[in-house]
Amino acid sequence: MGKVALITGIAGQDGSFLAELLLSKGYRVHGMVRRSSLEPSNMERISHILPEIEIHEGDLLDQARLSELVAKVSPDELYALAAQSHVGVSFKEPVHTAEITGLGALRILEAVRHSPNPLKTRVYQAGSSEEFGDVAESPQSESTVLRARSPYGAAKIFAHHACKVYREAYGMHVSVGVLFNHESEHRGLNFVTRKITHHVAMQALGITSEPLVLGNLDSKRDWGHAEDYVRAMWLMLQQDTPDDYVIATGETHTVREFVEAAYRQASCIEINWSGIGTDERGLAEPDECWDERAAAEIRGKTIVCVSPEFYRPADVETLTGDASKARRVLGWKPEVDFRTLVKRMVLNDMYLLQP
Ligand code: G4F
Repeated sequence: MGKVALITGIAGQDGSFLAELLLSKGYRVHGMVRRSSLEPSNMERISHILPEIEIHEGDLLDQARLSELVAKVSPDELYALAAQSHVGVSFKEPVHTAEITGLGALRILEAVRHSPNPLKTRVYQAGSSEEFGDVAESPQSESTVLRARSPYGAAKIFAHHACKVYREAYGMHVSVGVLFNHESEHRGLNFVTRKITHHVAMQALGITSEPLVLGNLDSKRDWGHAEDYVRAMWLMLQQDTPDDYVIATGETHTVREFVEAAYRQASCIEINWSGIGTDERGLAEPDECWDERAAAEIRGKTIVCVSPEFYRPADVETLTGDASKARRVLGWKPEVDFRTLVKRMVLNDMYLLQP
């Protein structure tokens, strides 16, 4: 008989990859989804595995329902992935973010603690590199001080500390993965990487001639592929002792570099940057593969610009993770590098958008 897993946020990017991984390992997979997310458009990432998994309606705001669900499913492993996960949105909805991302995690812990067999269920809590915020050192590891710079980061720190408390006070098997940015073909369009690859694909296919409008181009992130990162989640729960692990590639790139790599991949275009701050523009420079007449038409056109609309009241400038503990203890390492990540995302968007 395979193990039983419960995934909150199963319809999201990480939830969908994790469900596939667990099914391939013979788990019985249960997933929790909010009623409002049950519409087919929100279930697209898991539509192909729906016959193999059991979906339950539930909400991180509803303690009674969570407790009932955990008691009923009695999972061997519970992956707490559901959250309000957009950092920009957390500035507009700080209280909602604290309720879902902070208190929601606590409600999961309470549901497990009061379940018939609390020590049976191993819990994975989705921590975030956003917890490092105004980074105290670089690269960031498990011992780096947490100094959030967003309501989202603050809520994740609360959840992280709650996990430590439940581990120590009640002996529960709770592990926290402090995951750096992880992206994929399944990423939502409101995160910068997918926003870029989707727009660049639309321009390359002639679907739009509008420029790509972004915020802070100089922000640096340590980007990996979500499929690699869900493997780390699973590995954490296979350990006898619960613990915290940083999961990252150790390689950092600016948003600007992501944009450049995406244009190179989609349409063999280099970018000449001009201006500063919100006046900055990215001008097209077709490479030598272009036919000279076509190149002359596009050369110098503004294909990227900047708007204050996408700036945050405070932003984490640079994140670089040190995942040496995960490499050593879990035997984990990322398989997908930055270039491959950008390539996969661009090609997937071009495929999805082709007429
Ligand atoms: O893609 P982002 O929105 O990701 P962010 O804020 O780093 O958060 C993601 O990673 C965290 C792990 O560190 C997760 F915990 C979190 O749930 C989420 O998955 O923005 C990345 C950077 C930021 O500095 C942002 O200011 O890109 C900058 N940016 C520039 N222009 C933009 C845009 N971000 C968005 N979303 N949209 C823009 O137009």
